[in-house]
This record gives sequence, structure tokens and C-alpha cells, in this order.
Amino acid sequence: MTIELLKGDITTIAVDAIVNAANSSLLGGGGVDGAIHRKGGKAILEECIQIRNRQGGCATGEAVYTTAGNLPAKYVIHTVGPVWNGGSNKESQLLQSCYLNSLRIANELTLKSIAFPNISTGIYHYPKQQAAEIAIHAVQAFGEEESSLEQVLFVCFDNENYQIYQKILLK
Ligand code: AR6
Repeated sequence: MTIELLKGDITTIAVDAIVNAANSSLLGGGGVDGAIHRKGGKAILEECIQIRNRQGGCATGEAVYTTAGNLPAKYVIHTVGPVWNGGSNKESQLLQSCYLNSLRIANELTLKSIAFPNISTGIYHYPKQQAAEIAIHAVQAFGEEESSLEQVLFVCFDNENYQIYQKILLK
């Protein structure tokens, strides 16, 4: 399994699944969530509503998947990152769970490639350096196990995250 770093907009990436930094309502919002729903079209929201009706949304740290609608990816895996609230409210475990649960879904769907945004580091204010360390460590740990995944991309929208990831991955 290779880990790659890209700078840009995750909605343009043609991988098997892109991950969305959603909220537990699954009804969309700002940031990357807004961009995915806007560009992916209403098919994504329709499936999110079905999931809500079935299981009442998505808890923090959990993940669900839908079609990617009009996006070049095949699926969107929606995960709900923790809101940063000082660091002693299980934020790190919950953020790690977001990455691991998304990777597990990708493996269950026998996908080969997945792209992650920097979950929780925007509107949810998770400190970027700490979030990057958790993200990279979770993906590396998952990569040690047997899975269908061959390629994991970290897609950084902002320069600060890109530089943080570059530094950690080059170590
Ligand atoms: N492609 C890749 N990354 C992006 C894009 C994009 N098109 N747009 C923003 N980012 P955020 P959160 C980066 O705020 O912190 C929503 O309202 C951004 O630079 O999207 O997990 C949801 O509905 C940042 O590094 O997600 C929730 O309510 C990262 O994506 C809430 O925001 C995450 O920023 C979730 O907050």
C-alpha cells in the first residue's frame, strides 16, 4: 500500500472513494462537505437521507458510504470527525477512528484507492500538526495488515496542512 500526498481539491480526484469530513446529520454543511454535495449532485444527499432514516445519522468517529454522484470517484465515505474541545474529550481516539473506519469500509467494498481530506482541521478546529500525526499513523498501521487497498492519498486543500504532511512523510 502506497501513501501519497497531494495539494488540491478532493472533489476532482478519480479514486475509488473519497472521504468526506461530514457532520452527524449527514445533511451537508460547509468546507469539504459543502463542496462534495455541491459538485456531486443530489444523489449523494438522497442516499444520506436513506441512511439517516435507517440508522439516525452517523456518530462521531464512525463512517458510512454513498455513491459519489457526478464526482469522478466511485464512492463517498462520510465520516464525522470530532470537534476540537481542548484535547481531553477523546478527540484523538475519535479522529483515529474516522480514518480506521473509513479504511475498513473501503476494504469491505474491496476498493484499491482512497483519498482523505484533513478531517476536523477546518470548521472543527483540530490542531493541524496533531491531526496529521494521527491521520498518517492510522493509515500506516492499517497498511501493515492485509487489505484490498493499494493507494491512499492525503489531499491537502490548504498550504499549511500540505507542509505539515510533507514534513512528517519525508521523515
Ligand atoms: N478538498 C479537500 N479539502 C478541503 C476542501 C476540498 N474541496 N475544502 C476544504 N478542505 P472542513 P471539519 C479542507 O471544515 O473541520 C462542515 O460544515 C479544509 O482546508 O471541511 O471536519 C461539515 O458539515 C480542512 O483542512 O471539515 C461539518 O459540520 C479540511 O478540509 C464540519 O464542517 C477539513 O475542513 C466538519 O468540520
